[in-house]
Amino acid sequence: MSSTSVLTPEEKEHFLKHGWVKIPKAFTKEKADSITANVWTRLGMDPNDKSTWNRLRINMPHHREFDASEFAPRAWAAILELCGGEDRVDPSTKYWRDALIVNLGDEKHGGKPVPPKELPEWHVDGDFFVHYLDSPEQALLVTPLFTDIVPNGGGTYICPEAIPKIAKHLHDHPEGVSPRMTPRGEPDFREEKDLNFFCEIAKSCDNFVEATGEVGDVYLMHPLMLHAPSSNALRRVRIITNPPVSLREPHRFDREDGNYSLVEQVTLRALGKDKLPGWQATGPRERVVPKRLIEAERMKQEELKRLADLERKAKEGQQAVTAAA
Ligand SMILES: O=C(O)CCC(=O)C(=O)O
Ligand SMILES: [Fe+2]
Repeated sequence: MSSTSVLTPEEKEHFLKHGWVKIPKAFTKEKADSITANVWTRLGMDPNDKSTWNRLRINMPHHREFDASEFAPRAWAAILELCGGEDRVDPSTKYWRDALIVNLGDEKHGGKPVPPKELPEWHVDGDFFVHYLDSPEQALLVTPLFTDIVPNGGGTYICPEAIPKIAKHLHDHPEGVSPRMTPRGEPDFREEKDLNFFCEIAKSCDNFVEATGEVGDVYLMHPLMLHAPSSNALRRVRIITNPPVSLREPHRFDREDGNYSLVEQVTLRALGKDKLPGWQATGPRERVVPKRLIEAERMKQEELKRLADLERKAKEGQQAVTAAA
């Protein structure tokens, strides 16, 4: 792997030790702008009038897909490397989407950052499948930055210290757990429960990292990275996405050739093991339909209407200019 490695030895070591690595300048500001150009129309808000910023955070639906290997080549190459090579990655996940996640903060929290332990939305990504230690559906948490993010400016909080705690829960429940970590067989398994499981883990931790950086930076994180939207005390516009990366096959923790991916190595380290002979998922791989999809469809229809209105107004303006000429 080393001859084609895009990650430096330091970056690899950082990922192994902390479960995350930041790829700086993985795409240009121009490329970022090409994705975010119509974001205010889509939101129906005015960038210069905070009174129109009526939601703290918006998980937007998507309209477009773009090829990450062209958009952010070094980040894409690093994703492949962390997952153990191109052969192991589901090729469809090469396409990122303009499903932007905007954090605008709100008046209540302006100027007063909420301490990480008290953030209410800690979670691990993957609300669309039953989770196992080796789940292939979400092999990395990826966060490309579409705006500059300064401290207290809306960066996602991450909690590397929680990876071993979540890995242990998954290891101890080979029957599978719901996206909110309820083991199969318990009453809440089929329900979209609260985030208490995750928030309690965050409360038991002391080390948190704010995902700050510059437009074009890409954070690559272990799939069991606990993370939470922050309060954005500065109320700077913060835009990211979270494109999932899937594998063709589940992770493996008993490779005869020892060719574990860096993600697998982090999982094994988190459990204090070199390998896990005999561990296997005992329940079925199952899809879960998250409630957020209904909301995303409603938002998409509203966005399309605002975009069409803008286009219509632009055409009318054009016609008026032509008629006056
Ligand atoms: O907005 C953020 O900082 C994080 C968003 C997130 O983690 C999610 O939508 O799953
Ligand atoms: Fe998330």
